[in-house]
Amino acid sequence: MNSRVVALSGGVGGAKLVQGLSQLLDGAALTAIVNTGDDFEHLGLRISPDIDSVVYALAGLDDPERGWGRCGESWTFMAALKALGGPTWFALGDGDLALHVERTRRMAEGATLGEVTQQLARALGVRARVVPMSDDPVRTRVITDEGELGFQDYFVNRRCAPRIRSLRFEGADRARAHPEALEALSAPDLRLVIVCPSNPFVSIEPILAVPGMRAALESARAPVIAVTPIIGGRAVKGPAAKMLAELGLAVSARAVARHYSGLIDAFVLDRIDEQEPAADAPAGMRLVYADTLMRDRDDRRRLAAEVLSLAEPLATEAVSAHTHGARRPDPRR
Ligand code: FO1
Repeated sequence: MNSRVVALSGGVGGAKLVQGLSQLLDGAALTAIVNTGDDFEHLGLRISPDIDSVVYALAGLDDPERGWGRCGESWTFMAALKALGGPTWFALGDGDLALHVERTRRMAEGATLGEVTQQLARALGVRARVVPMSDDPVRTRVITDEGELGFQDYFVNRRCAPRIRSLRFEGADRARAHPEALEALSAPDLRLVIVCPSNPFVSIEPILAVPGMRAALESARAPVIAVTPIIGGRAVKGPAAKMLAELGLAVSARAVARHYSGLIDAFVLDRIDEQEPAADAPAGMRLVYADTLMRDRDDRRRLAAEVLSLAEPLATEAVSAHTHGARRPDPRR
């Protein structure tokens, strides 16, 4: 059986599912391609929030309540910075700070983001591959009713309060997809591609905006499955629901499914949304129901197992119908 699994992930929800997958898969079998549109420079440091959320989750160091940073964190640095009148809107725990300092130092010496991510993940005992979508800078910019804002300014400093009009991914058109990401997506032994329960607009869309990434997904020799970030009309965490509404879309899991139309073979919704009629499933897409809320590590593993169990039936269906649904022609023909 094909063995490699690729997950496209943002922070929080995506990191939890990636960690669930890592409980079931051999390290070398799992590649997480992670959004870097949230990255920014702060206090002279290179911050890569989604990469760090994935690495911390895989290392068992994540704070599941907060969803970012490390568990058991101390905040001496922030208290000292505050006393000096420095900027405190973006909170860096002491342990987390060490990682940003080390990333910044190694990158100043010439290492790429991908190389540093690999080194830091290994140092923390992570066996899965964690790959930035690109080594080149891509910055998510939020166009709001109060003007254009950098992502962290919008997300953390302004607490997502301004109304979103649109988004743009600065640098994406010039960015080169990370070679390891493309290699993983074109692997002959690819079993499954999972679009994690991350924000479709600011976590997954930046990954797809990098030239070659969408095409790599479309030609992957394996089913592509997305897991809903919306349960019962609400985002588990973060501004996905507010964004759906402000972008003029319905606040529902099905609206996210429609957003991924043409890209995925199946969409996993929460059982709570099962009562809605299946008739409005986008063409060529299977809707599957599962318990998608990940409260603890057991939930993560259970959801990961359910998603993995879909790989074979979907691949068999695709072969017998000579297509991965109506999504794209089967590259094996
Ligand atoms: N999110 C917050 O809401 N407030 C913070 O102060 C904050 C600090 C922070 C520090 C390091 C890091 O890796 C992430 C941090 N985040 C914080 C989360 C982050 O900004 C967002 O959750 C992600 O960019 C969205 O995926």
